[in-house]
Amino acid sequence: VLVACGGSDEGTSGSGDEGEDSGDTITWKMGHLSNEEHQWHKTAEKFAELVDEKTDGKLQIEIYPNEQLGSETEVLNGIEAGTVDMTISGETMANWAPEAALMAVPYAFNGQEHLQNVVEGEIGSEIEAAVKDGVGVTPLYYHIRAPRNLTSSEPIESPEDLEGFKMRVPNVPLFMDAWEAAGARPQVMDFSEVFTGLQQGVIDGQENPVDLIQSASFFEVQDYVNVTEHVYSWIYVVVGNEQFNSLSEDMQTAVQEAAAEAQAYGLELYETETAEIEQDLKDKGMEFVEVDQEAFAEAMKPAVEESLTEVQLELYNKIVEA
Ligand code: 2Q2
Repeated sequence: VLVACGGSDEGTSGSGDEGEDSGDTITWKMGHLSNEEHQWHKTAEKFAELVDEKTDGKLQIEIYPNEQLGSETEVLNGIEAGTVDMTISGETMANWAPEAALMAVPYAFNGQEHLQNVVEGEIGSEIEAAVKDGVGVTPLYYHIRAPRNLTSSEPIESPEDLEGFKMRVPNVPLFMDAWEAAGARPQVMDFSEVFTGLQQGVIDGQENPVDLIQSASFFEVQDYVNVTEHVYSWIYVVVGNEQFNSLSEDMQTAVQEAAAEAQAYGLELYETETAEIEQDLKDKGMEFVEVDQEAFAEAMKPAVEESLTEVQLELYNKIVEA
């Protein structure tokens, strides 16, 4: 099965309506921020293959990695406009659906099992419904994520070391509040701008799971992974509501079956790759620094509770008790 993926000059030009429909074949364009080797991209290719098989070629998915179709925020706007059809997104969707912030509250989850119970449970369903209503996208499958860690060029072992530390955070208001409270000077920047920002010294650091640290080659411009593990989160692979709802019943079922199989495939990659990625970062010269996680959690807690709205706090308390 030939799956067209990558190359912004390849693929079809924007049709401007939900998915490109040339008679019998519908084409969905998917933009995301990792590179082609990353588990998100490999899982998306698997998903595209399965969708092609299960719809007898009637639905094709073109995958554009490395923010080729725009930043996460731009692509979410593009889905709304009908120029893009799918993306991979999570807490950034809080800009449209506040409940999405609960996907990545600092120090709310105590590990993968807790996270999985929340995602698969009624809290996860509540967040999915809010995303559907507030963002206009339908979650098809999700990826569990490795914890987010802070990278830097000097070791950072406690919040005291954050004095004057200029760092990038994604477009997630809660992250701005949390890192400001911890003593850093956070600023929002698109993921694809981070490497240059670090290289030019515009920022001193950023925070991400090891797989995206590897995907964006941050090991070339950062020396330390400070093991803050400040966020355990998951992330959805989403399609525009219109694009999904315009499919026939059979095609919707085929897409949902493909999504379930792709999700299992992605979990397998996550579970087998994460340790290898960590070792790869060490082999490339990054030093993993043990930090005082309690101190970071204490420093961020007031900001987290301060910045959450009533609705978000209700969900937050359910998560912490889950
Ligand atoms: O640092 C990044 O840009 C990514 O890890 C994003 O934080 C992540 O994709 C979230 O913004 C998901 O909405």
